[in-house]
Amino acid sequence: MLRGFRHIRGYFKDPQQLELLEEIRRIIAQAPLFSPAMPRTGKPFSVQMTNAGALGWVSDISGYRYQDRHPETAEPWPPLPATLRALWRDVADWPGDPEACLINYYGQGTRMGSHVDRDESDFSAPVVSVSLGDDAIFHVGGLRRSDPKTRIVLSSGDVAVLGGSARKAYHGIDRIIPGSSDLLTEGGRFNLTLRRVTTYQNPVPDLDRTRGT
Ligand SMILES: O=C(O)CCC(=O)C(=O)O
Ligand SMILES: [Mn+2]
Repeated sequence: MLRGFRHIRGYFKDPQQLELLEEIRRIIAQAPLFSPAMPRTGKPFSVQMTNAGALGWVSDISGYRYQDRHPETAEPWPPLPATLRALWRDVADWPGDPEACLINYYGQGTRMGSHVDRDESDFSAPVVSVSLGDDAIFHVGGLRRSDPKTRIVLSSGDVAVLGGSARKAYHGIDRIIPGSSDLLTEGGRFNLTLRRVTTYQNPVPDLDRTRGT
């Protein structure tokens, strides 16, 4: 497996998972889950999505992109929850803040095909993911789609970090395991991914202030 992939089991304990789930429900009440479609073909994804943060990832017949508004309500995305900002500061090892949190909902029989997250302009920042609800069989491979893959079970409360060389690794969800968690009353799984989208400039010291008087 490529360097820079980390799997932190049980990062969020049960009470924190419930709090995070409440946050997700509040976000969805403001920014409803929508069904993205594949570029060109318009074929719907099996997962449903929404976002929080300044930017959100969307996909439709015209392509993949980040935008600052929900594609159906045209409202700005709800703010990124403080718990997730704190998680980023704890595990990202990167100076800037995340700008987007993509929320995927996996119901029964859904999956996510192998892909690389490549719609961001700054690949030095990792993608940090949180799993809530049913277990998922996650795969992570190499820089080419045909490279060998490692399969890992992501359980509720787990955090995964795709950083370093693994930032551009192919990854996806083969399937979820129904009934493996009782966190979500409706069953299924939420996955949250924190992303830096735009490039980050290190703050330039204010020379006038540091020069002294
Ligand atoms: O659901 C997951 O664990 C992975 C999600 C993912 O790769 C993505 O949203 O880009
Ligand atoms: Mn991804």
